[in-house]
Amino acid sequence: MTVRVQDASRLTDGPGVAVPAPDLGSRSGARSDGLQASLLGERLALDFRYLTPDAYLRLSSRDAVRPFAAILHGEVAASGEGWPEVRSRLRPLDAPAHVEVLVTTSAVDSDAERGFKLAVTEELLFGVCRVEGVRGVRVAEAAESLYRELLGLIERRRYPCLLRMWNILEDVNGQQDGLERYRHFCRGRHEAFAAIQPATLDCPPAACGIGAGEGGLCVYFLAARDPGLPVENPRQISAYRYPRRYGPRSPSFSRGLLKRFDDGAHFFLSGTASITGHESRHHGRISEQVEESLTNVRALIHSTQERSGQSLDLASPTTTLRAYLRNEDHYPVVREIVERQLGSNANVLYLRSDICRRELLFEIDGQIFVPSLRP
Ligand code: 3EB
Repeated sequence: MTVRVQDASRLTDGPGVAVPAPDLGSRSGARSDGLQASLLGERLALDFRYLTPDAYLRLSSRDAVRPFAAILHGEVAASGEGWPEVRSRLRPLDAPAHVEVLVTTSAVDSDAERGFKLAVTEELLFGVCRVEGVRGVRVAEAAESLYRELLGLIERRRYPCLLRMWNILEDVNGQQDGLERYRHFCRGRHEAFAAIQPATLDCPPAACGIGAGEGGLCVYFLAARDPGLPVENPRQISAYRYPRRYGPRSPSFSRGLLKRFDDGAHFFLSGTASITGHESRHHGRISEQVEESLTNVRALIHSTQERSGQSLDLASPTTTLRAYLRNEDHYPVVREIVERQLGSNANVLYLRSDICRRELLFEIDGQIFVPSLRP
């Protein structure tokens, strides 16, 4: 059963009208226990799957639908198969471990260059870099040099268009030289874009910016040969236009980004929290923050649908979401609200993490896949 978000009048109504799940063919199938997803001959530029560690360790680069990168949450052994593996250092709240796998039917080359582990397909470049021990060094400088390397790399490899960034910073809310470390990070990231890809500052990638208790600064990304369509949320000021009181340089991300491939369109939903305009809402109130965040997500999806003509279904089996909770005690109440709104079959990972404004208790992000209609 899925809940479809189709019109703005329902943006604040809580649960929408439940309609039967659309027929998505085999793609909607085996999300939690295997990758035998595709119909014979179906091409897949990219898909996200959530797997158990056991199912993950059975994957092989010889599979027809093959991994090209994996994000490991919690206690999972590395597969050692050769594709980039990223340890998120974020703890799952409902199980000891989950693995998020990016899969494709394209040929994959794994590679490494200047501190980045890479996976290259015809359509996409995935890369990850981790700078350990950023407690001692200046966060702005670490972020700027990492982003300069990253931007140089995607340009040299001719995948110059960033679609989606994941930024995880140790002690994100800590102070350094009188400024929050997240704000130093935003400054360094901005300086790198300004130096190397200044045009991107007006149409930045989708992103999340979150915090972990350890792990230094970890950045991973998806880039493409041609740009996607960045979208903004009418209920929120664009983050790249936040006023100065949120830091000397604004955060370089779009609220979402839609990218079409031959087999369908991916909507990358950026980290979305309880912010309207530019201000945090519902300080200290978890339920209200979750509701406000989901209202933001619906508004963003609605405006994306208006702009693109794509119909996006937040509760589809081909949607994968991540819910970030600052306080693990909030897990039952957060899960209750999310399931009430999206149904209990929605693919949602619940992760303990810090969020880049101290007063925010919750953030959600993810990706929505819309398969092309097949003849
Ligand atoms: C916000 O809306 C919440 O710095 O890349 C969300 C998504 C947030 C991405 C980033 C920050 C970032 O401002 C924080």
